[in-house]
Amino acid sequence: MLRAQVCSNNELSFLMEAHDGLSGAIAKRAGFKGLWASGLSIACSLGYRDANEASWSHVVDVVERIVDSTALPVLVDGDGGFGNFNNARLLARKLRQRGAAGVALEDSCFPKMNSFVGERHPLADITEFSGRLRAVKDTVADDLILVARIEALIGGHGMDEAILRAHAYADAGADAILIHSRKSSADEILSFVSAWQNRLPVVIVPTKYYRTPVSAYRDARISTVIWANHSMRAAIAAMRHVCGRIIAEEGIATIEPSVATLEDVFDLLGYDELARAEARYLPPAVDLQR
Ligand code: SPV
Ligand code: MG
Repeated sequence: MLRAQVCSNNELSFLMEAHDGLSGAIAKRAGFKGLWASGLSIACSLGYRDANEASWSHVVDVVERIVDSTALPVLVDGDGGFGNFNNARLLARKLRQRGAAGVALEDSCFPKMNSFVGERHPLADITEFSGRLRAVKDTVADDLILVARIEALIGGHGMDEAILRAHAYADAGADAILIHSRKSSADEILSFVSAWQNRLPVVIVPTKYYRTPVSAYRDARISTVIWANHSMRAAIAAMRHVCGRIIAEEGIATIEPSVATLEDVFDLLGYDELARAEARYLPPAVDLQR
């Protein structure tokens, strides 16, 4: 199902960020049909920086919770694969075991740094990174969608370098190309798409060029848009607000209407199913009064 979303030039798909089972469940309720397990957001929710401080095993554990709580296809941000070809293929194998639908690997060096921190990120050697992709493809074949993410524009290495890398990664077996940009307009992304001519489907992350309407991406026949970190950022804003109010007011009376009800919590996580299962599987309660 993720293959249909990420690997189609015909219809624009959207993946919503999730960083735990709850954010995944909320995205599903909102109507999203696929999720992005964001490295930035998962690290952030664990109190780590997006600099490979969270380990690959932290990530696969969180992915398992997202998959379990949603049953949606999940494209996992695999960073650079946590090392060389061997670490990358181990990560892919583990993600397959935990039920992920795809993995995106970026051509960064270990340890990576979030694309929006600092200016000139070093890129992995093109041949070495192609080997990482080939190793993943040889390991998981078509069980996981393999998205090759190009950081050339992020690192200021120019369009020619980005296109060169896209062709190399397609040759290495990628199913789709994720082209990332730090610009506040989509011009650079749209130039890439027109030079690339859809040899493979294109995935984008419009975090910085958020003002561009999605019709521009439909017109360019982009395959997938990732809303990469917005549940995590919404949670920060909401938690900061509520903590500030409670400490200032030394009470919770006034914030009650602005937080989710407990009924909402129970509903989101399907407590009603548990009550039905108890009625079916637990022996009837014994009346100790008799
Ligand atoms: C993430 O969500 O972790 C991403 C997208 O990789 S970005 O933070 O824009 O690099
Ligand atoms: Mg990331």
